[in-house]
Amino acid sequence: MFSFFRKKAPPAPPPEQKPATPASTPALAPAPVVAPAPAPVPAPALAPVPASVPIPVPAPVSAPVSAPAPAPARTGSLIGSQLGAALEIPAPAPVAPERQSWLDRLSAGLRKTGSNISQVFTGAQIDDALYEELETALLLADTGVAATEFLLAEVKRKVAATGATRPVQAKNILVDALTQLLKPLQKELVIGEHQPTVIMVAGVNGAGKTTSIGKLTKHLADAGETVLLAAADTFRAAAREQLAVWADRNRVEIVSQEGGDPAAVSFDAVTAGRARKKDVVIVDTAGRLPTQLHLMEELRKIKRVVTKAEASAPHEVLLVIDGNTGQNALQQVKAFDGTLQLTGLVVTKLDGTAKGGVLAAIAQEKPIPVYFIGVGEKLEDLETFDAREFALALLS
Ligand SMILES: Nc1nc2c(ncn2[C@@H]2O[C@H](COP(=O)(O)OP(=O)(O)OP(=O)(O)O)[C@@H](O)[C@H]2O)c(=O)[nH]1
Ligand SMILES: [Mg+2]
Repeated sequence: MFSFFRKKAPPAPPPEQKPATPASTPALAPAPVVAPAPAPVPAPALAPVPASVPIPVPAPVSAPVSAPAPAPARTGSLIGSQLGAALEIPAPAPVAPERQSWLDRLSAGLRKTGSNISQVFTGAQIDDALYEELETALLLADTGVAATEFLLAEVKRKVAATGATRPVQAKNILVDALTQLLKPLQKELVIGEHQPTVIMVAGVNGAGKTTSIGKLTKHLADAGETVLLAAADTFRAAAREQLAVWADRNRVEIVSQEGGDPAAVSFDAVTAGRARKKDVVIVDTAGRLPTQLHLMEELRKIKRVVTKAEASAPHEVLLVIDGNTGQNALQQVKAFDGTLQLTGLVVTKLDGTAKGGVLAAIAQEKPIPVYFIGVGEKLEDLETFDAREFALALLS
């Protein structure tokens, strides 16, 4: 079962109180503390988000299970057997219609490269030429040297072990190998263990941070979670307004300050989030390159100051990566992780000309969970990451 995120109860409270689902803050620190920074702009008391309701479950997609309801056919996808020794093409795994539509978009987005990879398997036999083509196709899809070598070795090994002779069998084996490689990246975002759950979002310029925050906020708000946004991108004049539009659309509150210091805004937001008992505080930061050391230092400061406002925060530090960035994405992951100790990734723009293989490179060299992938500019175009779906989309 897939849900957009998982709501978890806070750690066991003292015996006398049994908390119900909407996590009541267990005697945490006294509410609004004296804030050193300028007072938060409380945002024109926008109607509080609807009361807590069960989290909606967008769509069940699961790996190999006995298929219940019939699902729309997946375009040209091949599903390997569980063991990687699939010899024929089994029925596609059941996919709920809502999820199918974005899967199609993801497949379409990745097809530009995916088709290159799948073309490798259109010949009559598995031979050295096929392996050479596969190596080239994987490298061209931004898979990187290490992951390419790993996948190639896996395919060769399993082809030999199963006695596979037809290219379509090798393709199924590759789907399985890629799924296994990507599996460690598949993880749900958990909220509710802390109140508020503080999520800090970073990334290079234009990666899709603010848009992804808007989309994530929608999912949270739809599920009845109360969200407070922090406009800690004080660098661009328009950045505050952009986040405010998303706040407005989702009817959640925002803390921002004209010309404020990003760390101070973040501090105020987390302090306000605690005082107002919000479920989630999301901090939007300005885009920056890892080579801009003073700006990376600024990020470190934001994180430090957030911790001052709430000792256990930030609970999530997400890096947003533009899926079109190619191998450079891996460098970004390494650099931002070095500065911030990332807890998760969001990979955007996979509906475009993204090659997708970079996720395999990340899985191989710096496996940090991919909480969400962006497949378009609209509110609903953010989805959870599923290793097998992604492998199938890449090879469809
Ligand atoms: N096609 C597509 N476009 C996206 C996606 N996510 C974001 N965008 C677009 O990418 C552009 C930049 O998005 P922003 O959210 O402003 O990026 P940002 O990282 O906040 O940018 P800065 O704050 O300037 O660093 C916008 O035009 C978005 O609509 C996606 O998944 N698919
Ligand atoms: Mg932004």
